[in-house]
Amino acid sequence: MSRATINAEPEPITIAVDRTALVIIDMQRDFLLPGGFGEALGNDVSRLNAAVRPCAWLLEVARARKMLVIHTREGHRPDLTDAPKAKVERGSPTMRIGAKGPMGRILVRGEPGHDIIAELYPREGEPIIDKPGKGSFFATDLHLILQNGGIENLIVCGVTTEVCVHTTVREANDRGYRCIVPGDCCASYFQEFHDVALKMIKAQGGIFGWVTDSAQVLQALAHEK
Ligand code: C5J
Repeated sequence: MSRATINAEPEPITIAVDRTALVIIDMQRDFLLPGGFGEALGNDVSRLNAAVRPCAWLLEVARARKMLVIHTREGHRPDLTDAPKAKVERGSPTMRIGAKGPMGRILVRGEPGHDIIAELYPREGEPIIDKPGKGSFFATDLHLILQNGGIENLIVCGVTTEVCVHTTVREANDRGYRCIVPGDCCASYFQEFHDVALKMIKAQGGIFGWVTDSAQVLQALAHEK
């Protein structure tokens, strides 16, 4: 079994590469491009672009190593029956979930804005988890897919750091997965939330997981034994 040691905080972590999945959270047009949900909530979406290239590097290497690659998308059924009223009613009525925007209905499955950006587009065979919430385990089959794939460790990337990445890491941690978060592969509309979210993951001896960056993961995978 090939193992890699990733330099991380609070301490280095050694992983079995074939028991590790790359999980890319919500790199959707709705969050990263103008006219989507992120902008509808009043955010500067250009702040998320910094994570795209580091994610693409990890994605390329994970594919080359034949690691399990999982993509997630936040969104709802077109009839919004899976969207809690309390979630839908937030934001201005013309720009809330289900409203028509420049990339189709906001955060609705099947609409152009709901799909993953071209740079990180899933390949055939890579599971896509469509989730109605912030966490990737809530109301999805992600845990089942990871269990059936013998996965013990997750490298978690994507947006936004303090919302869907953090919720997913917390859910995964409680389900027994070791979560490794390369900070430069994540982004937030708020720099201070990004910074604090990463600090929270690695605090108290790694209470939710390990924090590193894409270069450290790539180096570790290049020297796997
Ligand atoms: C948000 C997410 N921020 N993917 N979703 O609403 O983090």
